[in-house]
Amino acid sequence: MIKGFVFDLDGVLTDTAEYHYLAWQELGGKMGIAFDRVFNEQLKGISRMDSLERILKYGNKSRAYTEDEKIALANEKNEDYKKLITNISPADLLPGISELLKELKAADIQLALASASKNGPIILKRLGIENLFDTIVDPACLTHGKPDPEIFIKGAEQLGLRPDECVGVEDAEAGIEAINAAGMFSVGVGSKESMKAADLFVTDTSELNVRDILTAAANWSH
Ligand code: G16
Ligand code: MG
Repeated sequence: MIKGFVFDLDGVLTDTAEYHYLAWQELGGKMGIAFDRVFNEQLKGISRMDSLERILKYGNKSRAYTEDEKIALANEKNEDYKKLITNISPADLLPGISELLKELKAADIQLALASASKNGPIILKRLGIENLFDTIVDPACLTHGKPDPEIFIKGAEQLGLRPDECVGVEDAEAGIEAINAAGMFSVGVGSKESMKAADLFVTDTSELNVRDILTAAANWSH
């Protein structure tokens, strides 16, 4: 029986990807590395330091900076990003998310956040939904990023549930892989092609429906 939902943040609850993109692009400009939104897709759900590594590799500059310089660059990006997210408000919740979360709480289902973002808590607060969440996984305490299942296993654990009692919701391929590997029922938001590994998928958050998800999860053989 499903007793908990473990949510990704960026791309599921709100669209912070655009702000991450703008902040990385700004930094890329300073490092002489230009990239577009297509490349940016590869940064979704990937931690800050791993994102920087991917950008440096893309610009053939993997060895151009020391570890300390890389940390300084990542901090610089984050300061820029924090400025961009100052004005996030409940109006930035993706379509249908507010209703979905309230419906889940009304059905006595516990909620956890499994975001790679260290800015997750402040973003939930600005979205006005922090009180609906029972727990937030601290990405700083993780050894492996998505697609490793660690963050979703921790989310279930923090809710006091087994992974098979939880549904995981993601928009990134690496995220769906992580949910599946955790032994949870996976719900994907995105195109049929990118979400082909998900147990259930919708193309838009407005199509997420508690009854449909719980019915599909109840019939799930894992
Ligand atoms: C999000 C974004 C990633 C970002 C990561 C870390 O992941 O999709 O692009 O690099 O968080 O964010 P921060 O630099 O704020 O710690 P998720 O897991 O919410 O999709
Ligand atoms: Mg995401």
